[in-house]
Amino acid sequence: MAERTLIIIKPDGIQRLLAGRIISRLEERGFKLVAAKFTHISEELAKKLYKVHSDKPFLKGLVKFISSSPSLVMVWEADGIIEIVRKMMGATFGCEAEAGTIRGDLSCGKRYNLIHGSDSPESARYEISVFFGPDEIVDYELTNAHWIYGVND
Ligand code: IDP
Ligand code: MG
Repeated sequence: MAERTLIIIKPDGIQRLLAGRIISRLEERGFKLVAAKFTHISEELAKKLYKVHSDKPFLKGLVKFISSSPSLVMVWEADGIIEIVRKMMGATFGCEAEAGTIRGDLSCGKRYNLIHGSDSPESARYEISVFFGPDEIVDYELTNAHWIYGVND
């Protein structure tokens, strides 16, 4: 099975009506959507998602932001997807993210940065389990997969 990552279009992405644009970029890259949930993330789940940041000074504001309005929480799948998405997202703050990245093209602030993407296979496994049970992830063939990856012979 190809690698999976948790991608969240954060409250600013939904409110700024950028969800479609962001999803298009993921689809255009050839990734496969395997789960999605449009949900208002509770403070409790936000704290669970950002467990690694529990001792950071920005945690309180981050939890408030993530639980302030609905988000689109998704699992996407592709070979090497975790690293590719991190590159596509750009640096954490929009004001520092390179042009051509999602954050660099569509945001310019220091907290509201549109998108979350897991940063390692371990984080991805943990973060996916925060939002989805195994039976909520849809296993199917992308019929054009060989046009994305090529055929090795
Ligand atoms: P990442 O989203 O690029 O992986 P992380 O360091 O994991 O960045 O931080 C998680 C989220 O916390 C960021 O996406 C951003 O929304 C917020 N954040 C990170 N650092 C700060 C900060 O110094 N001030 C305010 N918010 C921050
Ligand atoms: Mg992170």
